[in-house]
Amino acid sequence: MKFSIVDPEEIEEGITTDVYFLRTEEILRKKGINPWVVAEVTVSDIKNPPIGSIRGDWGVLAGTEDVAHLFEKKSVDIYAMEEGTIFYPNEPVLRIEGRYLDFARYETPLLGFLCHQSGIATKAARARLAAGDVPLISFGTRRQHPALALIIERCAYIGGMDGVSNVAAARHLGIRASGTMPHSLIICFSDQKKAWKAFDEVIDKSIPRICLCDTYCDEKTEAIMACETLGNSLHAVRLDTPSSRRGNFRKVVEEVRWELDIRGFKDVGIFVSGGIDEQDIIELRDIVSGFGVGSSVANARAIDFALDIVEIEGKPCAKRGKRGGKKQIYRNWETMEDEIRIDDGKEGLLKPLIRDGEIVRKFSLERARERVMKQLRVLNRSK
Ligand code: PCP
Repeated sequence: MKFSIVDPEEIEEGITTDVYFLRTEEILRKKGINPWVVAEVTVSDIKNPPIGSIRGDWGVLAGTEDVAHLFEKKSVDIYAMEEGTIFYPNEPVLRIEGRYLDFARYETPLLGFLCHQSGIATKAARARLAAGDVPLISFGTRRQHPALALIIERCAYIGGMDGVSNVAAARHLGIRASGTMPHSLIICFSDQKKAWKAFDEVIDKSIPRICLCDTYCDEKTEAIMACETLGNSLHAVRLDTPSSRRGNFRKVVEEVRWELDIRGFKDVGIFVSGGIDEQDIIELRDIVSGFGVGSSVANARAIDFALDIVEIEGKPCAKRGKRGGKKQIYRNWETMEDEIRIDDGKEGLLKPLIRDGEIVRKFSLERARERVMKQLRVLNRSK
């Protein structure tokens, strides 16, 4: 199997499932049991600390488009929150209605789509809240299997990041790939100045000149060298200081800022990367012009969603730790506070996604991202 990637057909057939679901199917079929059920996807706990003084016990839903394609032409009805909706623990983000054997084996890929993608989108949204308006670029696809590049960058973008570095992913997303320069470029020239000059001569003029300034010398020494080398064409310096040298990174950035300013380079920005997470963003956002964030978003912890039957043949049921009955969520959009009630037919956050096997929703990357940004503004106001 090239690059260890399963075929999409195996996902669609429900083969990428846990074996106990196939055993369950075999038993229920042999015993002639196939009840009409309602099953809900919820997460019991979101262990995320506050971002500054903003609550952290929420997640951003992502992956519903993949879920829709997974269940297309299957005899189920699915209701789900819109992609990009902020959710809280214990509230259903998605609900399936149908005969259990029509979807049993798909629990694994269903949860896989939602857990992984919502984890990344949530972490990106946390970085967004921490950064305010300071630009955030996703640099992290190198930390995961390349088959996941588009998923990672799409969820990072939906979560509120401004750009992505992965070329293939950016192309699929219809946005321009963003990035600077690697240490390898400088090392190939064995000279920072020659490498920066070559970048300036060769690379399309529309690309901002952001010189990496931490390869051989102290950050401020190289930042001054970059200004003297590229002058007015220099847009910013990138500090990717390794942890072995980082110490108090804010003090390093402040020092670089001072030395640039006193030499008249007040317009040259300072872009930082390397192990950046929300806490670093909060500590640096007032003195930097942008962040490159890799591992902390690309390797984000998955949201531990579970799928649980909550109604069988019209009667509420639930395992311990879960609440029975078919629910709907009603949100006060001014305060982002939710009320969970037994579904009484009134419109709530759970809206039709699949109706008898047909996708009944249009998907938009930009609308999903704007939905996140709008909700983050409310969370920020409500702190
Ligand atoms: C890394 C590379 C990534 C940055 C750090 C973000 O630096 O620039 O884009 O990665 P992180 O948030 O996962 O730490 P290096 O590993 O030095 O790579 P390069 O020399 O290509 O910049």
